[in-house]
Amino acid sequence: MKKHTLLILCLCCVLIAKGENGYDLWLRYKPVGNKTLLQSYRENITTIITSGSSATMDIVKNELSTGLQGLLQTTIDHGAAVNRHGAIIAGTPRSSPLISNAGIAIPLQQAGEEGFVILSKILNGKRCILISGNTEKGVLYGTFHFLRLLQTEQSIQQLNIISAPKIRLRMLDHWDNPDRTVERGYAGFSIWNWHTLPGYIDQRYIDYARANASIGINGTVVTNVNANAVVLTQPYLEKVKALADVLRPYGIKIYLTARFSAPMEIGGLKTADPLDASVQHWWQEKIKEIYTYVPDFGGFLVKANSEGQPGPQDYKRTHADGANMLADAIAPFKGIVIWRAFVYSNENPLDRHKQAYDDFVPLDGTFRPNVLVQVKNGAIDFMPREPFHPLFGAMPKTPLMMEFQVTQEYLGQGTSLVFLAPLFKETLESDTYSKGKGSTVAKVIDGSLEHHPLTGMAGVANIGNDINWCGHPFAQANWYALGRLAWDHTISSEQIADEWLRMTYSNNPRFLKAASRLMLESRDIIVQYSNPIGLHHIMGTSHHYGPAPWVNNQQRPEWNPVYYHKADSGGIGFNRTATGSNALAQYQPAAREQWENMQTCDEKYLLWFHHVPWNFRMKSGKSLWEELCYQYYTGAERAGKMQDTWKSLQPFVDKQRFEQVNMLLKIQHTEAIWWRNACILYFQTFSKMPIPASYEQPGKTLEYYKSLRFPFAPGI
Ligand code: BDP
Repeated sequence: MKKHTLLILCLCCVLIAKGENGYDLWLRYKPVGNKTLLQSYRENITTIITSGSSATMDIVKNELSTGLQGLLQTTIDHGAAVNRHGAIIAGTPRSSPLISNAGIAIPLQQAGEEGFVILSKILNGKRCILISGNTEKGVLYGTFHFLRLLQTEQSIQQLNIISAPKIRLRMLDHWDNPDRTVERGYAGFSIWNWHTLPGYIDQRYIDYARANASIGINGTVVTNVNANAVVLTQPYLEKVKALADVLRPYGIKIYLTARFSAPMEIGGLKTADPLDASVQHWWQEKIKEIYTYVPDFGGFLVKANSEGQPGPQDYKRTHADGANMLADAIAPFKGIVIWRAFVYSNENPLDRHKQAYDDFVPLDGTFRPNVLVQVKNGAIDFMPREPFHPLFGAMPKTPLMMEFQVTQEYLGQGTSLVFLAPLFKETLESDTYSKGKGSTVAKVIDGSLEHHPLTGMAGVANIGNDINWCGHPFAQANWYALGRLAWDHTISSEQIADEWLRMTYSNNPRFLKAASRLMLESRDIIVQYSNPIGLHHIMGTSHHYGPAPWVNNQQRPEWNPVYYHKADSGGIGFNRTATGSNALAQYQPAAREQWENMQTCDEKYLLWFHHVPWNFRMKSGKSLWEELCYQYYTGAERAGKMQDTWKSLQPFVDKQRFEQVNMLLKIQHTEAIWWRNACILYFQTFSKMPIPASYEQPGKTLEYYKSLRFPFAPGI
């Protein structure tokens, strides 16, 4: 046996036995297992040739070195000239004569500012691989893509790849507070240690930047949307600068949340009225100051007049007045304002579903060109399944940015294996019909439908200081999915799961087959056992952990689950048709059609749009009540089976991560049964119908489930 083969074998055995803690995410660079491929990789990769001496090109060089040595378990030379087969040449045409002379100007034109090309070429009579972009950032993205090909065991013969992002701003929104708590965070405390910044640069910041660059994320909002103005004060701006300096070489810009009342809270003004000259002046000066610390500062994300946050409406001004005031002040520095459309208030008690549309559609065309309106995927709030937000397609003159939630606030939080790519894709592929058939949400947000140059997709981050970043080992896949889809929303969930599994666990086909099914079914399973048939917002108050459909004592009507399910002796569900709140009218007729009629409505959304009698005949032939029981029981049963699937994968997974997922799946199964029993017992008090005898009857009473309390549930 050759020496390096033995080394690889020993390494693998040690890993399987001892385990991995997950810190390396999908960038593990473990030895390539497929021997034939390994051989071909070694023949085609012998030397690294990089050019240019910037921080970004240093990263490219190091990443190629570390990656290739880990994957190929062999020494890779660094060189300057092509004198043997297997040179990997990375650079821009400007910095690398090898690249500028290689005749790749045409593919580079298609790569744009951030894209890359990876090409197999014969130079000097030798086989080479070129990784290039018009900018060093493009080269960096190309480098990670190239390493991904090896990590996922793809052929690298005849490479001819041109890739450019479909969306310009690909961002993470951290809901992190200055005291390091994370709103809706389930992976420990914030990774930003504001107290020790700017003096102490945690290695985490660097590894965070690297992980994001590897999936094309180019912006991060480091502070919570429920903002604290302290981050805009001078000592904090020094800290922000330190972070920005770390992120910059990785192509990532920093953004901050702007508390609308900051001019009063830290500026000593009497008002924050956006039309007041002193307020405008305050923001202009503040922004000027920010840019002295961070010359490429990205801009602001603003939550205004929502859930008690201050905003322009406090002064009888509109959202556009507020956004434009900030946009004007930041425009000279090329910054942008991301204004959130997640708004609801007491004054519109009929249906929270309608409020964002009612507030924002009349403002279409009035926002400055450097404003993006950030819209959640659905009109309520990151539910396990929501129809697409009616604002998509309804504001043609305004660039709308997608806001997904990567952290699993309503999808099992830190204890559940739920792969979110299918949820993201479901929204992106929904047809708004705003300009006829095929006007998908994806085309709205990538700017192609209305020719908007400014485009964006953000995900509320699921990152914390847990050793594996995301808490649940599989939650890393959701961070990965966000990045990959923001780069190219046409990639399938199957591909994303496959890539992530190969890089994070194993390229073994037996492992991949079962593990990807586990991931791909997981979102459907949680919908089934928690929010089936279009039920929504029936979770516990405040922490949002677990079921509590009975809650009806919250101060604001739309904080109560009973507001959303409206169960009574006649039936269950929210009538959003013309005889009810008529939220359906906010959709184009062709979109509306699929939901409008109770008889034909897609059953996934039946109770979202209709109040349906308990004995209504479902497509399955069952009554609604029987179907509800069927969904809850099937979902919980499938959650149980996830454990069996995972157990069958033990031979392919290291001990530590195997056990972690194993324990978590057990918790998830218990939670699924809890959801099932609590919801069915509660809804039964209205339906007055029996749980079919073929099902195991709940062992606990409704009173028991109602009595459960979780005062220290995470993420509040
Ligand atoms: C809800 C969260 C809340 C956020 C809010 C938002 O429960 O913590 O502040 O959304 O997006 O999902 O502003």
